[in-house]
Amino acid sequence: MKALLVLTALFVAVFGKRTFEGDQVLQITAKNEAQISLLKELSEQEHLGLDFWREPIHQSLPVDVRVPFNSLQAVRAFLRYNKIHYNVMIKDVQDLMDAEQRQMVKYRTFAKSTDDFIYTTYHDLNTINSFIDMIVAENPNMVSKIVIGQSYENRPLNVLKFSTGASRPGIWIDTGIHSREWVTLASGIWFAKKIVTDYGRDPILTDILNNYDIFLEIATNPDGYEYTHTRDRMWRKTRKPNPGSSCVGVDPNRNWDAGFGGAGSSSSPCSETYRGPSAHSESEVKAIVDFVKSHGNIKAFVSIHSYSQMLLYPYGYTSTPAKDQAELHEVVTKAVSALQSLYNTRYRYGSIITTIYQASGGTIDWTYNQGIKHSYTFELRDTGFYGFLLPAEQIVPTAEETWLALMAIMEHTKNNPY
Ligand code: 0X9
Ligand code: ZN
Repeated sequence: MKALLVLTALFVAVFGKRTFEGDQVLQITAKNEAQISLLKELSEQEHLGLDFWREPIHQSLPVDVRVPFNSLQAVRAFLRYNKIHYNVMIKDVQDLMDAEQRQMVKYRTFAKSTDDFIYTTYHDLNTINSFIDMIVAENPNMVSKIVIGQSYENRPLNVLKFSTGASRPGIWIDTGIHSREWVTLASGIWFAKKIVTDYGRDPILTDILNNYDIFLEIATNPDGYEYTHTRDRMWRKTRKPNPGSSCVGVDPNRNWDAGFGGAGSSSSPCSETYRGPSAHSESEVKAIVDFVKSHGNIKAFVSIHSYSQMLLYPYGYTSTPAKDQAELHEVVTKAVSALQSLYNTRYRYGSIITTIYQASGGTIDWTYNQGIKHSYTFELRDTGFYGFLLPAEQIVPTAEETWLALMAIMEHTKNNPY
């Protein structure tokens, strides 16, 4: 695996963008625990270079894995030999990426205002930053940009602040902490426009914004996001080098000081779930930690990922139920039903550890332990047709339905802040 990663890095350095020609994503359905164990063994075969988009956990959830072209024969043989059922979810990963690029080129414009900004395509980091500056300039009385820190590569960590009055409690929303989860950033852009459009028109949002400030960090991992556009569409982690390793980056959703170092995170710098050398070692994480602490009055914290259609609350690192579990469960139940009401998109919901898997060092476990009762995390569309490569036609529907869930969370928070 190391050798493969070094080769991949070398390839990217020499040829520019990493390609995925002939790679397939297989959707595997294990029918018993023995097959899950076999799939876990498969995932440890580092020389195969497998990229698990969804890990083997239990039988009820399919396993999605990107298999490099050169490993396809071996993986198919393994599955057939062990009588493990699978479908081809994506026949050629590069084909989907090419289609995504063509769509972006077709809709690339230089919007002069947020009214002619194209919400139906994916945008690079520069365009997102220019969107941020436009929405601030257009709404000087409501929207401002705050820079909460710098990324490893010295990019500003921009947060949009929506505020209609001084010294209000805060609601936090972040997107894009995992850089390949593009639909989350695209949704974040849409949320920003929705907020300025609906304030003064939608009575519930108006009431929320008359009592709370909303903080929105769209590009929470800007180095990673830029890298997904220029070098490797599948990049997930930060871009900080790891001393003594040729592998780059830390999983920013394993780097928080909440069960840090526990099960459901890796100590290996080459792993996609590498937790980093210490809690808050990543400046992208530390900036949010410092912001939350210095603000001191954040009442709701929502961290948005993709994919698999889930709305979750703490904990991820422990199976001890959160003390507010009953209320959090009530909130996600309401939020998911609001979400589903628009396009009948179905979500699973519950605590992280019971609904997905054990994951330690995660964002919302830390915020919850800081006393932010309303800590939630989304996994947006889809459930495994396109995965991280969700077609741009689904951006706006995804954002619209997610917004209904966010409104339910914000409204509940307003009515039950303590
Ligand atoms: O593994 C993760 O970090 C999350 N899944 S993802 O595919 N977005 O990487 C799940 C961990 C717990 N859930 C969230 N914090 N969303
Ligand atoms: Zn994620």
